[in-house]
Amino acid sequence: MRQICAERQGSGLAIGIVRSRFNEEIGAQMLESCARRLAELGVDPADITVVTVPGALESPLALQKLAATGKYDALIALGAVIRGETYHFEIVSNESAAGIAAVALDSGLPVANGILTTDTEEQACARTEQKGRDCAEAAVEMANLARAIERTHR
Ligand code: INI
Repeated sequence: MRQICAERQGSGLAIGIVRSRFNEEIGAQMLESCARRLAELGVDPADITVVTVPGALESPLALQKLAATGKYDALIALGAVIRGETYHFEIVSNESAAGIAAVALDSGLPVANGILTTDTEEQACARTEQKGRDCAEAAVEMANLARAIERTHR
């Protein structure tokens, strides 16, 4: 049996981050924890590119544009959708998640989905730190996994 393992080693990886500005403070804190974790994993800050978009619904297009450059090993989407009183919450949550997944599958590039979807701002605040870290780890691991799979089947 052959096992393909991916390391959580970030040196040499180019990472693109799309941060939505809706719920600005939460997104900014997520970016901070994500960038800190990427650095801990060995990603050079010079290899990280951050773009911002108005809201989560704009994230997939920005991710698609970054993916199309061919310059990145993995992408990360950060932001927060917080439930209001209308069905718009479901639209933004579901469509942004579907769009992010579509970019990953269409481009073949790993995309970590760090768009929080919560009922309240408190729930979102309680999850920003961990979600930022989780996305950094997922991006690095998946970038290495993609490389390892390609190497193994060359
Ligand atoms: N965008 C978010 O990122 N989070 C939200 O909570 C949110 N709410 O609640 O509406 C939100 N809406 C904006 C949306 O993402 C688009 O920017 C907008 O519809 C313009 O296309």
